[in-house]
Amino acid sequence: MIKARILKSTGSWYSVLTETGEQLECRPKGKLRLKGFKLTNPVAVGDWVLIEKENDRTGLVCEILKRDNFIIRKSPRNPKNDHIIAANLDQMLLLASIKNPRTSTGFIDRLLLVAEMYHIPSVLVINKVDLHQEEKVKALLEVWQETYESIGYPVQLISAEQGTGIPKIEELATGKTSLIAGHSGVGKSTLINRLIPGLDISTREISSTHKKGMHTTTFAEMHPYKENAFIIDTPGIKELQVINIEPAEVGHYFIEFRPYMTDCKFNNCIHKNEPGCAVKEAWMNGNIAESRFENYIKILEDIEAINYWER
Ligand SMILES: Nc1nc2c(ncn2[C@@H]2O[C@H](COP(=O)(O)OP(=O)(O)OP(=O)(O)O)[C@@H](O)[C@H]2O)c(=O)[nH]1
Ligand SMILES: [Mg+2]
Ligand SMILES: [Zn+2]
Repeated sequence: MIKARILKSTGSWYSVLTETGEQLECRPKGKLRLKGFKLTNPVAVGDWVLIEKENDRTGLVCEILKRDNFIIRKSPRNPKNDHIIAANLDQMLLLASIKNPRTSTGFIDRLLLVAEMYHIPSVLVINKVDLHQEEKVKALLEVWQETYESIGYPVQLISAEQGTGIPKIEELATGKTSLIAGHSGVGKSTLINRLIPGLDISTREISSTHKKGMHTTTFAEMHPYKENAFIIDTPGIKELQVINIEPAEVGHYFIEFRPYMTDCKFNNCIHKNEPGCAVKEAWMNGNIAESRFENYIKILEDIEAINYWER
């Protein structure tokens, strides 16, 4: 059997790249599943698998190898099932934009939380800086930079369209498997086209009336990038519901809360209404960003509500 990696899954067929550099279209051999998951997609982009070759073009996927990590969400189509966005990731490049469309910090903080849950390092990449003429926008950019850099998340400013800041992204992507995640229309596919000349994946004009993207990419797809590196393009995520987490765990994944948490009066403090909460105190003293604490409370309350209804 040959070791290969899943580049793309379109339901019944998987495009794989073998260790020897061949690209094949594969079908599953029998029922594939990894224990302990109820998934809409048993085989995910980025998975390592063992295949049997049928001929020069096709093969059979026989086995999924254990994942180092993965990012999972509720299936947008079937809420009873989970959907693995991608597996075996070295980092997430969280692509956001302040203009056309504006990414909310709530969305950024949810994605960062999910990446932390699965131990995937994140870089915040702010695209479309060529559109930043207004003072208001520039001021907001500064706030974002300050907020995320002070926590420890690197922030990169780019214009995928004009090429600004791209060398830094090339450097970050070298030798790694990078997931590009973000809202529809922030420029994920444009960035990948910029990094991999000749690839030419489709991107779309933003509708000028709504200033919102139209979901141009519909399947996650992993693109080989230089030697031993891969870049995963994903369909735009609209809303991200955080799953597989208890309310008491949320604070652990807001990494700047960690130094304060040990000083909370109660060791099961969820930093909401408890007396003697050191996290809340840090927020009131300006040591935790306003937006981060607000988003924390929103996410926490969402999770509490979901857990309540599902019990
Ligand atoms: N001004 C400006 N426009 C950009 C930039 N990068 C991308 N765009 C435009 O933004 C629009 C959406 O880009 P896409 O690359 O399709 O966005 P996407 O994130 O892949 O969207 P989905 O596939 O729907 O998730 C296109 O019209 C791009 O030309 C940029 O740096 N500056
Ligand atoms: Mg796209
Ligand atoms: Zn607390």
